[in-house]
Amino acid sequence: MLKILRHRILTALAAVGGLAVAAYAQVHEGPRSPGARVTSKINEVAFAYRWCPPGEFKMGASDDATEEYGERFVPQHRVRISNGFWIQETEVTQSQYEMVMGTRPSFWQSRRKLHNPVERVSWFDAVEYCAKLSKLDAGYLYRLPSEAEWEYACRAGTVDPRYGDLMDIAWVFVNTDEGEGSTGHRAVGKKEPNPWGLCDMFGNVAEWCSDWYGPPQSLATSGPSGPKSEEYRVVRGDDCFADCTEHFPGCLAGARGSWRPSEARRTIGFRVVRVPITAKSDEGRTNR
Ligand SMILES: [Ca+2]
Repeated sequence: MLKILRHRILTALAAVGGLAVAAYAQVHEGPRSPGARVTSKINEVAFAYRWCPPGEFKMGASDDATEEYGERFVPQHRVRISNGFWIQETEVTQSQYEMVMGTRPSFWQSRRKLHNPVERVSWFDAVEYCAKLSKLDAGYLYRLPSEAEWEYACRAGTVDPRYGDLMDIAWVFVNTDEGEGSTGHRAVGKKEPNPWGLCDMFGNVAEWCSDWYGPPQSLATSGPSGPKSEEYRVVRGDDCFADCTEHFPGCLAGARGSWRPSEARRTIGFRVVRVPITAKSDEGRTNR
Protein backbone atom coordinates (compact mmCIF):
# COMPACT_ATOMS: atom_id res chain seq x y z
CA MET A 1 0.00 0.00 0.00
CA LEU A 2 1.35 3.33 -1.00
CA LYS A 3 2.28 5.64 1.79
CA ILE A 4 0.39 8.85 1.60
CA LEU A 5 2.18 12.05 2.35
CA ARG A 6 -0.06 15.00 2.83
CA HIS A 7 1.07 18.56 3.20
CA ARG A 8 -1.53 21.07 4.13
CA ILE A 9 -1.00 24.71 4.71
CA LEU A 10 -3.66 26.69 6.46
CA THR A 11 -3.11 30.09 4.95
CA ALA A 12 -5.59 32.13 6.85
CA LEU A 13 -5.10 33.63 10.22
CA ALA A 14 -7.55 31.79 12.42
CA ALA A 15 -9.21 33.81 15.13
CA VAL A 16 -9.26 31.47 18.07
CA GLY A 17 -10.59 32.65 21.39
CA GLY A 18 -9.81 36.19 20.45
CA LEU A 19 -6.23 35.23 19.69
CA ALA A 20 -5.02 35.51 16.12
CA VAL A 21 -3.15 32.32 15.35
CA ALA A 22 -1.21 31.61 12.19
CA ALA A 23 -1.62 27.89 11.72
CA TYR A 24 0.60 25.59 9.73
CA ALA A 25 -0.19 21.93 9.69
CA GLN A 26 1.86 19.17 8.17
CA VAL A 27 0.35 15.73 8.23
CA HIS A 28 2.02 12.42 7.44
CA GLU A 29 -0.37 9.55 7.00
CA GLY A 30 0.75 5.96 6.63
CA PRO A 31 -1.29 2.85 5.86
CA ARG A 32 -4.22 2.44 8.19
CA SER A 33 -3.16 -0.70 10.00
CA PRO A 34 -4.16 -0.92 13.67
CA GLY A 35 -1.99 1.51 15.60
CA ALA A 36 -0.79 3.34 12.49
CA ARG A 37 0.65 6.69 13.49
CA VAL A 38 -0.13 10.11 12.09
CA THR A 39 1.53 13.31 13.19
CA SER A 40 0.80 16.95 12.72
CA LYS A 41 2.27 20.25 13.73
CA ILE A 42 0.31 23.37 14.41
CA ASN A 43 2.21 26.50 15.26
CA GLU A 44 5.27 24.33 15.97
CA VAL A 45 3.42 22.26 18.54
CA ALA A 46 3.44 18.55 17.67
CA PHE A 47 0.48 16.18 17.86
CA ALA A 48 0.36 12.41 17.30
CA TYR A 49 -2.57 10.08 16.76
CA ARG A 50 -3.03 6.33 16.38
CA TRP A 51 -5.50 4.50 14.19
CA CYS A 52 -8.20 2.38 15.81
CA PRO A 53 -9.81 0.23 13.13
CA PRO A 54 -13.50 -0.68 13.00
CA GLY A 55 -14.26 -3.82 14.95
CA GLU A 56 -15.99 -5.51 17.84
CA PHE A 57 -14.89 -6.09 21.40
CA LYS A 58 -16.16 -7.17 24.78
CA MET A 59 -16.70 -4.03 26.82
CA GLY A 60 -16.78 -4.08 30.61
CA ALA A 61 -15.89 -6.72 33.14
CA SER A 62 -16.99 -10.17 34.16
CA ASP A 63 -20.05 -10.80 36.31
CA ASP A 64 -17.83 -11.41 39.35
CA ALA A 65 -16.22 -7.98 39.07
CA THR A 66 -19.45 -6.13 38.48
CA GLU A 67 -21.00 -7.86 41.46
CA GLU A 68 -18.10 -6.89 43.71
CA TYR A 69 -17.52 -3.34 42.52
CA GLY A 70 -20.94 -2.33 41.30
CA GLU A 71 -21.14 0.66 39.01
CA ARG A 72 -17.37 0.94 38.69
CA PHE A 73 -17.69 -1.67 35.96
CA VAL A 74 -19.89 -2.03 32.95
CA PRO A 75 -21.40 -5.52 32.72
CA GLN A 76 -19.60 -7.28 29.92
CA HIS A 77 -21.31 -6.96 26.58
CA ARG A 78 -20.29 -6.89 22.93
CA VAL A 79 -19.85 -3.51 21.28
CA ARG A 80 -19.31 -2.83 17.62
CA ILE A 81 -17.19 0.16 16.61
CA SER A 82 -18.67 0.90 13.22
CA ASN A 83 -16.08 3.36 12.00
CA GLY A 84 -12.39 3.53 12.64
CA PHE A 85 -10.99 6.66 14.24
CA TRP A 86 -7.75 8.37 15.15
CA ILE A 87 -7.17 8.88 18.84
CA GLN A 88 -4.45 10.94 20.42
CA GLU A 89 -1.36 8.95 21.31
CA THR A 90 -1.12 10.62 24.71
CA GLU A 91 -3.16 12.82 26.95
CA VAL A 92 -3.39 16.45 25.80
CA THR A 93 -0.32 18.22 27.13
CA GLN A 94 -0.08 21.60 28.79
CA SER A 95 1.73 23.04 25.77
CA GLN A 96 -0.91 21.73 23.36
CA TYR A 97 -3.68 23.14 25.49
CA GLU A 98 -1.99 26.52 25.78
CA MET A 99 -1.44 26.73 22.03
CA VAL A 100 -5.09 25.99 21.27
CA MET A 101 -6.83 27.78 24.14
CA GLY A 102 -4.35 30.49 25.04
CA THR A 103 -4.58 29.63 28.73
CA ARG A 104 -2.69 27.46 31.22
CA PRO A 105 -5.18 26.16 33.76
CA SER A 106 -3.18 23.32 35.29
CA PHE A 107 -2.75 23.18 39.03
CA TRP A 108 0.78 21.90 38.64
CA GLN A 109 2.60 23.92 36.05
CA SER A 110 5.91 25.43 35.16
CA ARG A 111 7.79 25.72 31.89
CA ARG A 112 9.37 22.38 32.78
CA LYS A 113 5.99 20.73 32.85
CA LEU A 114 4.79 21.68 29.37
CA HIS A 115 4.82 18.03 28.33
CA ASN A 116 2.83 16.99 31.38
CA PRO A 117 -0.86 16.38 30.81
CA VAL A 118 -3.11 19.38 31.15
CA GLU A 119 -5.38 19.10 34.18
CA ARG A 120 -7.87 21.22 36.07
CA VAL A 121 -10.01 21.35 32.93
CA SER A 122 -13.74 20.80 33.07
CA TRP A 123 -15.62 18.63 30.59
CA PHE A 124 -16.83 21.86 28.97
CA ASP A 125 -13.23 23.10 28.68
CA ALA A 126 -12.32 19.86 26.93
CA VAL A 127 -15.23 20.20 24.51
CA GLU A 128 -14.26 23.80 23.77
CA TYR A 129 -10.66 22.70 23.13
CA CYS A 130 -11.96 20.19 20.58
CA ALA A 131 -14.01 22.87 18.84
CA LYS A 132 -11.07 25.27 18.62
CA LEU A 133 -8.67 22.59 17.44
CA SER A 134 -11.18 21.66 14.73
CA LYS A 135 -11.00 25.24 13.46
CA LEU A 136 -7.20 25.21 13.51
CA ASP A 137 -6.89 21.92 11.61
CA ALA A 138 -9.29 22.31 8.70
CA GLY A 139 -10.45 18.99 7.32
CA TYR A 140 -10.76 17.24 10.66
CA LEU A 141 -13.29 17.12 13.43
CA TYR A 142 -11.91 16.79 16.94
CA ARG A 143 -14.04 15.52 19.80
CA LEU A 144 -13.86 13.53 23.01
CA PRO A 145 -13.99 9.75 22.69
CA SER A 146 -17.15 7.97 23.72
CA GLU A 147 -16.78 5.65 26.67
CA ALA A 148 -16.89 2.66 24.34
CA GLU A 149 -14.27 4.16 22.03
CA TRP A 150 -12.00 4.88 24.97
CA GLU A 151 -12.17 1.30 26.24
CA TYR A 152 -11.79 -0.13 22.73
CA ALA A 153 -8.67 1.98 22.21
CA CYS A 154 -7.36 1.09 25.66
CA ARG A 155 -7.76 -2.63 25.11
CA ALA A 156 -6.26 -2.45 21.60
CA GLY A 157 -7.28 -6.00 20.88
CA THR A 158 -6.25 -7.36 24.28
CA VAL A 159 -8.74 -9.13 26.52
CA ASP A 160 -7.03 -8.97 29.91
CA PRO A 161 -8.03 -6.22 32.36
CA ARG A 162 -4.72 -4.42 31.66
CA TYR A 163 -2.55 -4.41 28.54
CA GLY A 164 0.62 -4.84 30.58
CA ASP A 165 2.19 -4.74 34.02
CA LEU A 166 0.86 -1.66 35.75
CA MET A 167 4.29 -0.40 36.83
CA ASP A 168 5.48 -0.54 33.22
CA ILE A 169 2.50 1.14 31.62
CA ALA A 170 1.20 3.71 34.09
CA TRP A 171 2.07 6.51 36.49
CA VAL A 172 0.11 5.71 39.62
CA PHE A 173 0.46 6.39 43.31
CA VAL A 174 3.02 3.72 44.07
CA ASN A 175 5.53 4.86 41.45
CA THR A 176 5.05 8.63 41.65
CA ASP A 177 4.79 9.27 45.37
CA GLU A 178 7.98 11.17 46.01
CA GLY A 179 6.95 13.00 49.12
CA GLU A 180 5.87 16.51 49.95
CA GLY A 181 6.00 19.02 47.15
CA SER A 182 6.09 16.47 44.37
CA THR A 183 3.48 16.06 41.74
CA GLY A 184 2.27 12.70 40.62
CA HIS A 185 1.86 13.79 37.04
CA ARG A 186 4.66 12.98 34.65
CA ALA A 187 5.47 13.92 31.08
CA VAL A 188 3.24 12.02 28.70
CA GLY A 189 4.49 9.11 26.62
CA LYS A 190 7.19 7.88 28.95
CA LYS A 191 5.57 4.58 29.88
CA GLU A 192 5.18 1.56 27.62
CA PRO A 193 2.39 1.91 25.06
CA ASN A 194 -0.42 -0.54 24.41
CA PRO A 195 -0.41 -2.67 21.22
CA TRP A 196 -1.82 0.25 19.22
CA GLY A 197 0.82 2.67 20.46
CA LEU A 198 -1.31 4.54 23.00
CA CYS A 199 0.39 5.73 26.17
CA ASP A 200 -0.88 6.59 29.64
CA MET A 201 -4.33 5.11 29.13
CA PHE A 202 -4.07 4.22 32.80
CA GLY A 203 -2.90 6.72 35.41
CA ASN A 204 -1.29 10.16 35.00
CA VAL A 205 -4.60 11.98 34.51
CA ALA A 206 -8.03 10.39 34.29
CA GLU A 207 -9.66 11.22 30.97
CA TRP A 208 -13.00 12.79 30.13
CA CYS A 209 -15.24 10.87 27.74
CA SER A 210 -18.18 12.32 25.85
CA ASP A 211 -20.82 10.16 27.53
CA TRP A 212 -23.05 10.86 30.44
CA TYR A 213 -22.42 8.53 33.37
CA GLY A 214 -25.55 6.46 33.72
CA PRO A 215 -26.33 3.18 35.39
CA PRO A 216 -24.18 0.55 33.69
CA GLN A 217 -27.20 -1.49 32.80
CA SER A 218 -28.40 1.33 30.58
CA LEU A 219 -25.31 1.35 28.39
CA ALA A 220 -26.30 -1.64 26.33
CA THR A 221 -29.49 0.06 25.22
CA SER A 222 -28.83 3.77 25.39
CA GLY A 223 -27.19 4.22 21.98
CA PRO A 224 -23.95 5.89 20.99
CA SER A 225 -24.03 8.86 23.33
CA GLY A 226 -25.13 7.10 26.49
CA PRO A 227 -28.00 8.01 28.77
CA LYS A 228 -29.09 11.63 28.55
CA SER A 229 -30.43 12.63 31.91
CA GLU A 230 -27.60 12.02 34.35
CA GLU A 231 -25.60 14.55 36.32
CA TYR A 232 -22.11 13.20 35.72
CA ARG A 233 -19.86 12.61 32.73
CA VAL A 234 -17.67 9.55 32.34
CA VAL A 235 -13.96 9.64 33.12
CA ARG A 236 -11.74 6.66 32.39
CA GLY A 237 -8.33 5.25 33.25
CA ASP A 238 -7.95 6.67 36.76
CA ASP A 239 -5.08 9.01 37.68
CA CYS A 240 -1.63 9.25 39.20
CA PHE A 241 -3.06 9.02 42.68
CA ALA A 242 -4.74 5.74 41.86
CA ASP A 243 -4.52 3.27 44.69
CA CYS A 244 -4.45 0.16 42.58
CA THR A 245 -4.78 -2.35 45.34
CA GLU A 246 -7.04 -5.30 45.09
CA HIS A 247 -9.87 -3.42 46.74
CA PHE A 248 -9.73 -0.30 44.59
CA PRO A 249 -8.85 -1.45 41.11
CA GLY A 250 -9.20 1.80 39.21
CA CYS A 251 -6.67 1.11 36.49
CA LEU A 252 -8.52 -1.59 34.63
CA ALA A 253 -9.82 -1.40 31.08
CA GLY A 254 -13.39 -1.97 32.22
CA ALA A 255 -13.33 0.34 35.24
CA ARG A 256 -15.43 3.50 35.14
CA GLY A 257 -15.22 6.82 36.87
CA SER A 258 -17.32 9.97 36.74
CA TRP A 259 -17.37 13.59 37.69
CA ARG A 260 -19.56 16.66 37.36
CA PRO A 261 -18.83 18.19 33.94
CA SER A 262 -18.63 21.75 35.24
CA GLU A 263 -15.89 20.98 37.75
CA ALA A 264 -12.20 21.14 36.88
CA ARG A 265 -10.05 18.84 38.97
CA ARG A 266 -6.31 18.51 39.09
CA THR A 267 -6.62 14.78 38.47
CA ILE A 268 -8.66 14.92 35.25
CA GLY A 269 -7.49 15.70 31.72
CA PHE A 270 -8.41 14.25 28.35
CA ARG A 271 -7.28 13.07 24.94
CA VAL A 272 -9.09 13.68 21.67
CA VAL A 273 -10.45 11.70 18.74
CA ARG A 274 -9.67 13.00 15.25
CA VAL A 275 -12.06 12.26 12.42
CA PRO A 276 -11.77 13.37 8.79
CA ILE A 277 -14.57 15.76 7.90
CA THR A 278 -15.78 13.34 5.24
CA ALA A 279 -16.53 10.80 7.97
CA LYS A 280 -18.46 13.25 10.14
CA SER A 281 -21.84 12.20 8.88
CA ASP A 282 -21.59 8.49 9.46
CA GLU A 283 -19.31 8.08 12.45
CA GLY A 284 -20.51 6.36 15.57
CA ARG A 285 -20.93 2.97 17.10
CA THR A 286 -23.72 0.64 17.99
CA ASN A 287 -24.15 -1.68 20.91
CA ARG A 288 -25.38 -5.15 20.59
CA1 LIG B 1 -4.53 8.71 31.55
